[in-house]
Amino acid sequence: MDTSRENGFLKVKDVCAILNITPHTLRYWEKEFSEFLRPHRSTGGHRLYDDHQIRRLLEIKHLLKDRYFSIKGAKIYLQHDSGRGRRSIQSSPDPEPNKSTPIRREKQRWYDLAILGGVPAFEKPLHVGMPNIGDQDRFLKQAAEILQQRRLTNNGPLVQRFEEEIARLIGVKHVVATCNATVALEIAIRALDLSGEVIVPSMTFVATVHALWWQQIQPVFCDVNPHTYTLDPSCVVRKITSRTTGIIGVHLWGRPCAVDALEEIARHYRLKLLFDAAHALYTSYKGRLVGQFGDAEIFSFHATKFLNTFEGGAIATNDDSLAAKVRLMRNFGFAGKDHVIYIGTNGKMNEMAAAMGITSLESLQHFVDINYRNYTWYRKLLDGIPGIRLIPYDEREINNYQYIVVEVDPERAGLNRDQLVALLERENVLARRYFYPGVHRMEPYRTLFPDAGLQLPVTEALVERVMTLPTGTAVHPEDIRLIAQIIRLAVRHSKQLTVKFNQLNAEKMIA
Ligand code: T4K
Repeated sequence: MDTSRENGFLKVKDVCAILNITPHTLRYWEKEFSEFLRPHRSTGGHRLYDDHQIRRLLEIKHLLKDRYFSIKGAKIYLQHDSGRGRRSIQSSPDPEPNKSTPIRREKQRWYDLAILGGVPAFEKPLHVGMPNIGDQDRFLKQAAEILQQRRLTNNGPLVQRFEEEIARLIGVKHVVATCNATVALEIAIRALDLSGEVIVPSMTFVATVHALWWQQIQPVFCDVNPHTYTLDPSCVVRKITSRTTGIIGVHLWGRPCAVDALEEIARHYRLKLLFDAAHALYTSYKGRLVGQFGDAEIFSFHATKFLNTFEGGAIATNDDSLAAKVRLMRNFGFAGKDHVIYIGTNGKMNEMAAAMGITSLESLQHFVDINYRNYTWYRKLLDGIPGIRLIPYDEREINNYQYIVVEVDPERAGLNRDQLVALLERENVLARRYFYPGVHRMEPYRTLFPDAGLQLPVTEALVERVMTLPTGTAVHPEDIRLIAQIIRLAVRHSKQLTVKFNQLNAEKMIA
């Protein structure tokens, strides 16, 4: 195609020629997908497009051309649900040339659903938490160098570089990399001299709480705010006793805690404040990146996280003496050769993990872009399904968009969360109930604090209603379209499905 580029950009007429659409359609898509597509402007005010935007337009075209989707007004709707134009459908090919096209099967009628005996929509399981992987060649090159240098661990050069790069990224003085976030939490808790009681949400992964109890510190469960899903500061104040030494806030699903309020409480009551930021690398609170708050913040670089080092974690702090202490503790308390000055553990990150982290950091913006694209598709395609609400990100902040969390209102959806998870599992979509049933209902806490749930009404309601859907670089918009199609179909035919669910116990059906 003969196209003329202006400083690397394409003009409207060239874009329309490439996509074989009219300028009117282009403008319509830009309006409809404005959060996703923002053309540049020339000095004369003309719209200009770079390669990245062309790719996005191709994706939009690819999705909208599907016969079972059409645009009416500002809505995308499922044509087959209107009862017209039922035709057999074949999955359209993936635009990624090097990837073999996964087999996806359309679900046109409710009795096509796998739970009713239909063939699963996906041939292979689609997981929540499939790793984001950067440039494989660059990683393998670094891996070869590690082997050649024979420097595998113990604060090697790549670990130091990784720490510096993370510190620069989030704007914090010290980052101490560890073998995982659970050990990072344990080290930080000990280095901060926490003891007695520490206030913590139950709406979190069990590691946050285990890190306390592992050191005989009593977790005091506190409820979360129903809108932010993070520690409710007014509840925190009510939980403070003479034995309280600290607070651990969790930036759940990459949504930051009420940092200002918690810092104020910690200052007023002279408590230590730690944040479990396992989900929150590259997310901001009031424009400042997470990692800079409280006495310290803990990141996870586990395979399932936004940015991974296979397994890994880090402690971020602006406190020089705390940083020195956690460095000692990470390495058995060694201050020099044969010279131990403190109790410590083995919490070191190895060089291979750091190489993975450095490679992943090079692709950070790509990971955000893909996650944002996926979030946008979920938002569009789940919109208007009764009882299904995608928990939104605050778009005024920086987000990593790593968690697609959906709240199911059983009254309006006609199906409850567990039924939907079971139904999706049969389609090979392995949605997760993060963080069911709440840590207070897991052992040993369930036995230790049998009445904890009475004071956690928001947590108890939330753990029954939320599910996490697959996203990340391994998930294609076509996957999302099909997942949304299944959910829409299930909700639309919830009455018929309820008959089936009455025969089965959904809880037992979840693998
Ligand atoms: N604080 C919070 C708030 C956390 O969420 C976590 C960890 C921590 C602290 C502690 O961080 P680390 O010590 O782990 O650094 C997973 C992760 O193991 C855990 O890191 C994570 N949170 C938690 C939310 O999820 P599981 O038991 O759900 O993992 P699993 O094995 O079921 O993996 C989830 C899915 O991911 C699988 O269905 C398949 C997929 N997957 C997983 C791995 C490991 C892959 O596709 N490839 C992989 O390599 O806990």
